[in-house]
Amino acid sequence: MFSIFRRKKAGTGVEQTTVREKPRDDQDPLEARLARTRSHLAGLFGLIGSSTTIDDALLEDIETTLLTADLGVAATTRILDQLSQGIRAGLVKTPADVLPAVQAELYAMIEPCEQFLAVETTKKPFVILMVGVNGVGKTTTIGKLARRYLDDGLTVMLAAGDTFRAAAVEQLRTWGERNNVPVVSQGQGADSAAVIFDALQSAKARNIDVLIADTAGRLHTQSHLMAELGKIRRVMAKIDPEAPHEVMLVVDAGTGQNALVQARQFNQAVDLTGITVTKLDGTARGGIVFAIAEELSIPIRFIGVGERAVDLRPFDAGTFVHAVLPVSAG
Ligand SMILES: Nc1nc2c(ncn2[C@@H]2O[C@H](COP(=O)(O)OP(=O)(O)O)[C@@H](O)[C@H]2O)c(=O)[nH]1
Ligand SMILES: [Mg+2]
Repeated sequence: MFSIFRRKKAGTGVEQTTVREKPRDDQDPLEARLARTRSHLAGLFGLIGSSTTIDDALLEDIETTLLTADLGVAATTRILDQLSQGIRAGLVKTPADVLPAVQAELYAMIEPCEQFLAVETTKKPFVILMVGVNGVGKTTTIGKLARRYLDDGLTVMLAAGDTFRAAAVEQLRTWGERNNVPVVSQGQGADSAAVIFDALQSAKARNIDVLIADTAGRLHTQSHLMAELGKIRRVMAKIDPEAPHEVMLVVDAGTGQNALVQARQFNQAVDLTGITVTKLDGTARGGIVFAIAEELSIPIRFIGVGERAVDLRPFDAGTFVHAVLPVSAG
């Protein structure tokens, strides 16, 4: 599913590996996976189709549609401001000019967040720490990520850092057994930081390429659990000062504006380096992706569009915008 490009990192002479996606036979087009998500923004087509001029009523309806699609206030305001500017400048003259303008602005909003997670094989292991609230898809995403890296020929190890629920440790263990991936665990109630410390030590000893660490779901209000993430970071640094190389927040697009609140709060607490937005295949309103990009500018690494291993896609701004608002130029 991926091809690996090895290239020298600029100026350093160090070989760096980046991973890019190639289309796979068993992948549906993104448009198909996002069909239900798209229906929210598709309301714009009806509005434009039934308007003969651009007036305040149309602009208000556009605003409502964007807010309803979960874009949030900041992203919606940006689009409306941009439209007004376009109208004043004479670039947006008729209703037909509106959608391409909206689409262009949506793209401009998320394009800076299209920064694919490059696993650097010089860092052994490259450590990914997964964080987020309960049920957003952390463990599932770990399975999907591990599958990708295995397919790329990388060696993978998992750390069962969600020690809160026995089922969570079991979920990861079962997955590891099925896929022949070592899973470091200590059972329910163990100290999460200790499990991850052991895993990092073991991954180093075994020359593993990628270590992915699960953590228990937590809310920003649970200060002891947020502090635990700090402890995890500190113990990792004892073995490798650069670890974790990626702190990835997972949010469930189906939770709407809550996902934005979670991103904001986790970012304040642990300095996120990337976000994965899951469950965009469901009834989620894809606007949350734009809301997160506009407010936080954190790289959006992947989107989850289903429960199968192939349903984790690298975030591609152009493809995403076309999937949720299919306007063709000209
Ligand atoms: N439809 C859909 N379901 C997902 C996706 N990602 C995760 N899930 C489901 O969400 C539920 C919770 O996932 P889990 O990984 O256990 O969440 P965790 O508590 O954050 O570890 C499971 O039933 C997953 O199958 C996705 O992208 N699409
Ligand atoms: Mg889990």
